[in-house]
Amino acid sequence: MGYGCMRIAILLLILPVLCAAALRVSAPASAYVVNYGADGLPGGTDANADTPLFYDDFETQPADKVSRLAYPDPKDATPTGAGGHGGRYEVVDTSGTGANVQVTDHIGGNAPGAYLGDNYLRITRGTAAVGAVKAWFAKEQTVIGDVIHLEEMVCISNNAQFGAQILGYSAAKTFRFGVYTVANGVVKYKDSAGAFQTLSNITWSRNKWQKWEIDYKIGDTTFDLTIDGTSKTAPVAGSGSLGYFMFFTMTNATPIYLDEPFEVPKSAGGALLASDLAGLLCTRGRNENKWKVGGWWMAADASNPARPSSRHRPSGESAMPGRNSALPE
Ligand SMILES: [Ca+2]
Ligand SMILES: [Ca+2]
Repeated sequence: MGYGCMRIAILLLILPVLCAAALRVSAPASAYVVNYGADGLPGGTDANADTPLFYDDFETQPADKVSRLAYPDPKDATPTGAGGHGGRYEVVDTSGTGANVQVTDHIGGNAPGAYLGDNYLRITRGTAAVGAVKAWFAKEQTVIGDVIHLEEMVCISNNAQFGAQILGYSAAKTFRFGVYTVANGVVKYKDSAGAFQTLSNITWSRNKWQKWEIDYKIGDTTFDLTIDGTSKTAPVAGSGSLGYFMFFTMTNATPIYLDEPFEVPKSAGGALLASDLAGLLCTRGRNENKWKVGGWWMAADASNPARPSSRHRPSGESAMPGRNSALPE
């Protein structure tokens, strides 16, 4: 088969995928954080349109605000994206240098490379310096029965107590619920008495991009955590409105990494453009775990092992991280 024929064959093969993608453009985008309405589904039967609340794939970060180096890189590369859909960032970095929360494109050591595009977020902490990111919604979500959905690619490079945390708060900074990784794949939540409880039959993996999802129906006394498709229901610490999510690590020098599961197209509209058709031939992503098709980044299957291999893992991690800084509120 000639090259031209090959292109046509590839085009015919992927055209249904692109049509589905085009349809998705006209549907409400299932963003990083989205209010799915009362039916708890993307689109679905509820009268209210789904409302995206926050999204940043870190690809609009100015090039001079990207850390190119391994941690610790002192460069101030805090995320500059607006958080999408009216949301905003609040970066908590007690070192004052911005060096514990960085948009990076670094690959190597425990840094896996972006899941989507080139850039991703690195959150770590130095001695006596907290790194945390809050993803504030434009407006507190208060409608009882609305389902707030978060989905995020997460890669955790440490095996320590409370190494990765995803926490939900009201706009008044009242803690609602949280999930916490501890050693060897164990996930915990915090109950209403402030005690950490283990979630059975759900695990996380080290040094691997995994899709974490949280679903919380405003007013409910439970929330759902899903990791790579496995779901568990857990009690909240307190029920009510949601104003932001916080991403946090309690571990020195062994970061957690965040990126988006998919790209939200820049422009809406169901029709494919001529420029899309010209770009139909797949182009390989720089990190070889994703493909660009007609302007869309298509991520590889989440079950693919993320680099680096175990031989790159840092040594000398203590079972308990430094506890010299309080959890930011
Ligand atoms: Ca819906
Ligand atoms: Ca990205």
